[in-house]
Amino acid sequence: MPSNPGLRLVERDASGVDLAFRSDVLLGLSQIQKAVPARWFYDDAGSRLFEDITQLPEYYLTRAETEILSSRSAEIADLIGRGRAVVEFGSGSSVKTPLLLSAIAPSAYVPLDIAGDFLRASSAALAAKFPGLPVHPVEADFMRRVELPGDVADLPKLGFFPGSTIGNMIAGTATDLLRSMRATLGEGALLLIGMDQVKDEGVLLAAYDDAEGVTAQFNLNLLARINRELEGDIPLAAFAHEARWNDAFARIEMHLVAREDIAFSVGGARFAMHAGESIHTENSHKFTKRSAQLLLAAGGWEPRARWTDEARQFAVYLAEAAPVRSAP
Ligand code: AVJ
Repeated sequence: MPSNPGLRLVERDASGVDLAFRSDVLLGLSQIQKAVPARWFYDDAGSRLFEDITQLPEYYLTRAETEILSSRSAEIADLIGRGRAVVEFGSGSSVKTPLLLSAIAPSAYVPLDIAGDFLRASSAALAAKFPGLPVHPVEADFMRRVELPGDVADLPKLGFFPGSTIGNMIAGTATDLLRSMRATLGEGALLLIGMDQVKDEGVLLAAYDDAEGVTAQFNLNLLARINRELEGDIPLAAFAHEARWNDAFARIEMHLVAREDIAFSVGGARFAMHAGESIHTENSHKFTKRSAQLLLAAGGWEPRARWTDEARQFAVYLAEAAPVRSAP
């Protein structure tokens, strides 16, 4: 079945500006510690740069998770069962998604993503690989409950959230997202979710500051996107990419550090930064077995199984929507 063109749920003004992007950037740049949410990395160029990151020797996450999904596929499929509609939060990778879909014989595939063009391209590629599988791409911000297409409303659901993307969120936001997923997927749903593990600091820092400088380009692309979409004049050359380990929060942070005193404008507003000040662009939280299970439980999901790769760098969890209850 051909993929449908997707529902468009992103709000834009008359000149095509994404309103949520503009307000996130203007608010974020007005704070004492300037910050822009990491989800805005993924325009078409950013999505492509991220695909390049997954090929880097230092970036172990994708390889480790792919190893789990392929070497443990029989066990994973056994616990999931056949005939579920797979709802992927994010438009899917060309490697992990096919691995999962060929293991479990799903009834439909529904990728949700805010980057519409990338979503439609990857959905078409996937539909071509799985003739007969209904594919229903939805362009949406999945931080809120998403109305799924009518065709899949009555099917049992499996949410798929690989890549440790949940690690981009601080605990409160991650909890809200897990609860939104539960609302989107409904009673009886399962969730297969990847969560990167706490490990040696040097290994973590290298994964987010690779020798080839691809991660630096990925980080700086956010400024290019702001300039292009929000009428900005941020001088990209005045910023340096930096990865930091924040031990108190068990997370890698990415920053764009001003190399000199600078001033610039975005969407008609003026901003100034001193040399050494940064724009905080990403958190990538790392989990232990306990912190992962606690987060899932807080989000309304009961862990059912946990798999790690051979080197124990990464973990994949299968969790079940917790029944609504009022007593311990
Ligand atoms: C896609 C969010 C999992 O945090 O590792 C990669 C994004 N940032 N390199 C991550 C990312 C820098 C990635 N996630």
